Amino acid sequence: MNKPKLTYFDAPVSRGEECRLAMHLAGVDFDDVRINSAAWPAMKEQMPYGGLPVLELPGRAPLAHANAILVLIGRRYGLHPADDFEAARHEGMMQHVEDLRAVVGPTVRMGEAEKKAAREAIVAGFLPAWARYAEKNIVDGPFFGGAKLHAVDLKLYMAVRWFSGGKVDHIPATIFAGCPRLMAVHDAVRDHTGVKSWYARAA
Ligand SMILES: N[C@@H](CCC(=O)N[C@@H](CS)C(=O)NCC(=O)O)C(=O)O
Repeated sequence: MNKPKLTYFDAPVSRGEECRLAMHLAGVDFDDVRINSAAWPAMKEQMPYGGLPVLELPGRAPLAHANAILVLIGRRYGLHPADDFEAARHEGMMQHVEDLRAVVGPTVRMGEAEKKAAREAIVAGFLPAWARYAEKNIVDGPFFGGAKLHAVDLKLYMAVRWFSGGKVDHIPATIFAGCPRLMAVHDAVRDHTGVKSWYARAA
């Protein structure tokens, strides 16, 4: 292996896509390995923590957990704050997105009736509270840390985009419409030149 390799499922979503975007915005030439779900069971035990994404760098052990990957890439390529307190503040918001995935993610595998009940409860309680906490921690805008895009913004973008496309049954596309700062992060990432060039390239 002579160039970085990022492995994730074959879908432009979630933890894998935020890491792909970070690698692209960092200007890193990487192998974008996309596996299908049929190949996954045989691979799972070989992964550091049994999940994807996994980043492999020449001469290093495979690195797992999306936030660890984002922080490493961010530190190396200017997508994570140099100031340690501001970096920790960004990592707090990254964890907030993981908290969201931990609640909504399991509903994906539920049967229809259970899924509907679980998501309606999430829409009534967890998601508005999650959004309120996200909103109050975004200070200046348009990005989380102000004028410059960082890795945390890619993560917030993936979280908002998950629902705003209107394709998650029982969760309204407008669930975050009352959160102007959160939506501003989403829109600023969506409209960022580097992000647009990733989707132009992948199309
Ligand atoms: N904490 C890990 C979670 C990894 C994870 O659960 N990834 C999902 C895809 S987003 C996965 O690998 N699912 C398949 C499985 O767990 O077998 C991270 O932040 O990357």
